[in-house]
Amino acid sequence: MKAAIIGLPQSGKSTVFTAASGKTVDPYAPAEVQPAVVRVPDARIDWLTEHCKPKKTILATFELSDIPGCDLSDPKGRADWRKFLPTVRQAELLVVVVRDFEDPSIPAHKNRVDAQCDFDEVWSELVFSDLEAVANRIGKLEQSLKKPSKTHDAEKNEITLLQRCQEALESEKPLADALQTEADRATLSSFGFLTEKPVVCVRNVGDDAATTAGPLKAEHAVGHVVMSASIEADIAQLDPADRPAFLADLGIESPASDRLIQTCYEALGLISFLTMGPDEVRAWTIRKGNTAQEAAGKIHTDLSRGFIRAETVAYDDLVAHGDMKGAKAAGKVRKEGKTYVVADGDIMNILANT
Ligand SMILES: Nc1nc2c(ncn2[C@@H]2O[C@H](COP(=O)(O)OP(=O)(O)O)[C@@H](O)[C@H]2O)c(=O)[nH]1
Ligand SMILES: [Mg+2]
Repeated sequence: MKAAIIGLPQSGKSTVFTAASGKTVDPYAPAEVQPAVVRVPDARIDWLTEHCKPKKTILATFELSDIPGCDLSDPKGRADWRKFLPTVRQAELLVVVVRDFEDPSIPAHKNRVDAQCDFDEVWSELVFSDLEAVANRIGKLEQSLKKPSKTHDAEKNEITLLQRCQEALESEKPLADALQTEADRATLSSFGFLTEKPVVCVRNVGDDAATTAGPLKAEHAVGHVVMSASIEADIAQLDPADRPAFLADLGIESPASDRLIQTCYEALGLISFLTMGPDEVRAWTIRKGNTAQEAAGKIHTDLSRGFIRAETVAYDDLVAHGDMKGAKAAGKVRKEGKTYVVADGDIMNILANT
């Protein structure tokens, strides 16, 4: 589960990266991909920790990489983008940061601050990068068709599919729309096409507009977050004990970076089930639609293999009844079998033959 932050130079990508991960990036270091593990804030885990007083608490995580900004209007920027492209292709989610803050001391891309234009420019680059990859692949397959081989049928099918992709991209449509069946997606999955990935758009506004600006017009984005990245990066680097006072000063309830992380988690198609006990309270990451047996396998393969049942209570039910005893008395603790589809926030105790 990986997400990559992309965007034009000086848009605030590294600052957003710091805001989400707490990890700083040296602006003078040579441009390279910076990875970090991002912890997913979860109020349910906070409540369970408060009530169970466990020895340790573990949040769900995913990997986030900061991809250096490349000015694609110049050849050096284009070469850099090519260098970083394999990492971007491996990501399952793209976080596009666009600049919407004025600061004369920080030169803006093309000397303009126009968030909408910048988003559209980044989107066009994603489309263009995919078009190039599609055209290359078609070229290779056509070469291969000239030689005798047993794989001609599969190659012809792939060309037909790629031509459909080419048409979609030429009208600036994402491949997420063009690849309609699971089989189509599987055929092309190894290419990591950029416009097939969900996009979260971060509008990086000046300090004064953090609570007033709306989302950009970005129909291909599945999530939108407005934030002032520099304030958010400051918050992320504060001692947790000092955060509430700082937030109160700013008049905000929770950091926008929390919302960004949660938006990314959701856009990745991820949900959490929870476990609790005196040793540990923990959020476990699964995909939407996973079964209880698959969830058990996240904890340990033995729990999946020997799965008997999962004692399950929805977080809201547990809170409504105060504790496990209350939830049990109210009939809210269910015995779920292997094929039960786990819901976000289910608290589970897996029983298995191990
Ligand atoms: N005023 C202001 N400056 C910002 C904001 N976000 C980033 N910056 C500054 O803009 C410059 C470029 O930011 P950086 O995160 O390095 O951009 P990147 O090139 O996209 O990684 C840095 O000096 C940041 O401190 C913001 O929200 N407001
Ligand atoms: Mg940077």
